Amino acid sequence: MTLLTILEFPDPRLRTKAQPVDPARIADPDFQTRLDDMFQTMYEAPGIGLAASQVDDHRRFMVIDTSEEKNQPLVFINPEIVKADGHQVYQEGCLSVPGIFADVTRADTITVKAYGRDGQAFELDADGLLAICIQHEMDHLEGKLFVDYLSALKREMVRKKLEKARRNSAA
Ligand code: GNR
Ligand code: NI
Repeated sequence: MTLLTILEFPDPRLRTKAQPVDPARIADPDFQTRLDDMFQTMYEAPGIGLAASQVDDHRRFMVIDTSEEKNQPLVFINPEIVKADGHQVYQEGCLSVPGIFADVTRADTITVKAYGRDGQAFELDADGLLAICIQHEMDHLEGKLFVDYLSALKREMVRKKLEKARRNSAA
């Protein structure tokens, strides 16, 4: 297995809109290995989700595990939200925007349709942190980051803070 490099804001590659996966290719060994590498990278980070966009793979899939025990790996390929209700606010973070946290408003309960790693289509009802994480990862597939919900001024402050942090850690 391979630890993948996570792209960081403001890397322009994070702005790429991801393209659908051919469902007939889900069973390919290369794709299955990529899923394993994504989980390893997510658990090691550690994070509760990882979108392919974050590892410079611009296909529409993501891995998630919001469980405490880290024993509920979920794979979403070509995800679509088919129902969304209500609103919830949560202080989000992102592996591509390290050390930055901000409140984001998202749908409270969602129904998501996707293909699993077995190539079978499924539908899942989600609420709470799982619903937040699914929406956060699906934003990545559109080239969108949680800091895009902040004002341009705050986003610029985030960019400068990350630039400074990287400068200090490089020294
Ligand atoms: O690990 C993560 N934690 C998190 C916390 C609140 C809201 C969203 C997330 S997702 C994030 C991992 C990540 O960046 N996925 O894209
Ligand atoms: Ni993220």
